[in-house]
Amino acid sequence: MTWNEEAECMPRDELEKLQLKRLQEIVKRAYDNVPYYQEKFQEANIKPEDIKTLKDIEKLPFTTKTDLREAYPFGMFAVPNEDIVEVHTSSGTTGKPTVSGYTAKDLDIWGEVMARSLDMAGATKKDRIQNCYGYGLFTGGLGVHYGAQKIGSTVIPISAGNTKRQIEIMQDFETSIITCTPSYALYLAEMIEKNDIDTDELNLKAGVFGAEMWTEEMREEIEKRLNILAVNIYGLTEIIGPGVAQECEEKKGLHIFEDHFYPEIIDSKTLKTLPDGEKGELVLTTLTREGMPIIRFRTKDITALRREKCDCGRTLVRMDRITGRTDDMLKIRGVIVFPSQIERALLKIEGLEPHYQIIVTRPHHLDELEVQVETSEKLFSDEVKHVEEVKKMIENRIHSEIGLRVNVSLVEPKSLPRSEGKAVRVIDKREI
Ligand code: DLL
Repeated sequence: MTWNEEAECMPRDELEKLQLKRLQEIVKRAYDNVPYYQEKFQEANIKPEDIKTLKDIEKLPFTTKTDLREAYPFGMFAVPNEDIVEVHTSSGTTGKPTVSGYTAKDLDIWGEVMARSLDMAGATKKDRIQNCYGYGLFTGGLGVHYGAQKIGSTVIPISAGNTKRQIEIMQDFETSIITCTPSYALYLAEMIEKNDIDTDELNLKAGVFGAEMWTEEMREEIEKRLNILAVNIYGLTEIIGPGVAQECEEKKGLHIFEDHFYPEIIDSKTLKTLPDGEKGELVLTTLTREGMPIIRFRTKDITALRREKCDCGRTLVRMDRITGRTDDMLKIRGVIVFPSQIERALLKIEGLEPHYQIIVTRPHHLDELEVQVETSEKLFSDEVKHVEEVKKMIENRIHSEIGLRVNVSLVEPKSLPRSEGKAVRVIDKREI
């Protein structure tokens, strides 16, 4: 089964012709309408007309998350504001997130690539899709929603959280497909077992899991415990949201929807393009987006591309599951957190010396974040006299910086390890 056979099984030479045409158009559109690109291209001494082959993309400058943040909120838009019909932002951070703007046509494309993704998990008009990705500024909820509606499945827009209700709805509505983060899927499995619910009595057949890193072992665990097919979905706000790449039932990597997103792998140190099969940083260019064309976005996600034919019949290139990041970005319960944000929150607290360590664990399949902070006499004042109060105060400050509740532990002064080189700020004990 293929949602759009023409696009997904196109002969490579035809696909490359289409990509080149679209690349030339989008580069011109970006250059003509977004001052940021005009400046960047001029600095690199390149004009849209210089793009004559797909390989010429390598002459174009990269775009980074910092570039997008500097353009906050709407500086990257390539159309008048009245043509933007929806906006989303990257998950997490109450600081300045990156904004993604969509025209009506962009939403249609998003629905299309998400329909292809859900179709790869077997979704049809007859399915009921329980969408446990968060609705709101996060792209997970609405992305799945648009794809499900395009297929004509029944979407249950339950959003994230409230596990008891999720399970009740799953039973009562006879949900056949669930969409959520893989860690939440495992948590659901655990709760289903705890409540003595037999998975044979559920109608679940598949799950589309992504938004965070996970492993083959985790897939096996989810498939076994929920008795479903578990497939991997990849995407990011800057490019469109979920629906950039999706695993088919062969489960041998994620097909990138190359007619809309052009992938490259680079060595993140030399910035040189790497050949197929070699691991490096994924760089993506949107080929069709109107509202916010993105040229050579450095995702910081580590993967490799494979062009060998897939048994499913799709000709689209596959990427390996993401195995890491080139920066220190963490995803905690699906929310993006940079250690620097926690540091910023700590530095704003008078009397606190910024000796800290972040410990990430996954006790019951859900991420927990503990921040160990060294105490000092100066932290205590007339208003804050007790350890508990200091702890609460720091927790609140971090919450308002990153939008997530964390556990703060106060430790003895000078008890955290000092480093002569790069401080080890994060200890990730999650087994992913
Ligand atoms: O996480 C979009 C999404 C929603 C994808 C629902 C899949 C399902 P952001 O919040 O902008 O967008 O985070 C993007 O999450 O650069 C990766 O580091 C990570 N990520 C997303 N999908 C996967 C995956 C959404 N399948 C960032 N495997 C990306 C590993 C993933 N990491």
